[in-house]
Amino acid sequence: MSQVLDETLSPRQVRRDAESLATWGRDWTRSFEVAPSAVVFPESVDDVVALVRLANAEGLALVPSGGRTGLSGGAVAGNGEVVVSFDRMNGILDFEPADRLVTCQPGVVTQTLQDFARDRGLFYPVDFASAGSSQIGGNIATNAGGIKVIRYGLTRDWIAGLKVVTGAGEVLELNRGLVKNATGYDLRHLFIGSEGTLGFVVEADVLLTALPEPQLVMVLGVERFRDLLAVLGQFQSALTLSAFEFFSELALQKVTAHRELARPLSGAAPFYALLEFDESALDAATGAFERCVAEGWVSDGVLSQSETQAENLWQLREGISESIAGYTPYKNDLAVRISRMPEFLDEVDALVQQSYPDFEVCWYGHIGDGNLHLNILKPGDMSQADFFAKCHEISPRIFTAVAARGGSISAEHGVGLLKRDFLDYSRSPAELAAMRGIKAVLDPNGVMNPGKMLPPA
Ligand code: 2HG
Ligand code: ZN
Repeated sequence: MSQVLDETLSPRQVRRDAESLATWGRDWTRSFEVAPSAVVFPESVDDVVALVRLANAEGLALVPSGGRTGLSGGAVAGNGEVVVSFDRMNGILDFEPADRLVTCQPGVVTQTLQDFARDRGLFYPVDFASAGSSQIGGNIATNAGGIKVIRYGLTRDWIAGLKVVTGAGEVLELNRGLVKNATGYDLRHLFIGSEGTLGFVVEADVLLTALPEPQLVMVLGVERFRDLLAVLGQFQSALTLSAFEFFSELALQKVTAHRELARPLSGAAPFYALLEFDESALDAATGAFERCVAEGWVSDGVLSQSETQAENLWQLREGISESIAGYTPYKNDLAVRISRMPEFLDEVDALVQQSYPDFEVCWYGHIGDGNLHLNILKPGDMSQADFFAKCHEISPRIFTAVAARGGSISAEHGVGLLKRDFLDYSRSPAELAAMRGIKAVLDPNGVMNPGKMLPPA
């Protein structure tokens, strides 16, 4: 069927060799079978329009593909789909200093945009461990969050305009870089976080901001999870934080072993908080630290003395995901309101300990914005299928605890395939019906990333 692609694109834009299919057919998840029929590399908006029209005419399914760093299977092609890679639409098209706006193609790597901004004395603040390979188009498709959300918000907050090709093959220019625009439904925001189910992002107007001061990093040993919230409150009342992350002792053990890093403190603590803040806030931060120690929340702490040391401390947090990847972990990416986190964590921790007494449970995440990553590690002697089946049995209980607090079963990684069948824990039947209605308008023949995000009706 996908032979018709060769009449639409030039031969250099179509690949069907086994290695390419295996590479572009998957993201960072390793638990899904991969079986695309072809990988294509559009080089222009016209190519994308031609592909979508062809898909509608011939009944092809299209899977958008960025840097393939996703953790929910949103970019996995398991059913003969055509993978549409944006690797060749990776140019920065325009920069307007007065607007602090960069116009990018979707294949621009996140770090390339960060560097572009920095070279002009400006800052693109959305950041996470995979910034060196993830692409702006994928960041938009998942509304990527990461480590600076507490200060700078999500990808959504930095997108001032989008050009998209809908699943019907229409080109829409959404918001055109405007700050103010009160002309009805903001379709731009529908595409942000839509996981490639409505159409392709083919251009984005991305906002930049002023470069912050040099940053300092502190790592604190914290006795109880509940105390992390007290520490957060104490620091936030004294200064503006750029990041407030946490990880457990097990997470620290995994990352220090994997990356051969030094432990941050002389002793061990059940939890660690990693804070980042402006250099000029050092006195305020020292005062907050002393109050936290006096309250008994914090046992010990370390402050970065150089940029290199700050980077090394960050590795303790940012390297965790990679350091546990070898355990094919069962991933949960949960969010509840910050105020509900301590009792939520207590409940989920108890559930996990009862249900998986033999599994290692690795906690870390972005406590400053209510996002917990709960990774359950596969024992070496268990098959992947058995492990995932066991985890899926327990998931409903964890998701019930999320739903009871009005939380989210996917804070930042997206729904994809991994969380699709659990979406009703976070979205009501009426919401799901509205989502399906929107999909039907923008992608009437269902050519865009079928089977992802929305559970079968
Ligand atoms: C992080 O915060 C990433 O490190 C990955 O979102 C989280 O692998 C994970 O569970
Ligand atoms: Zn994260």
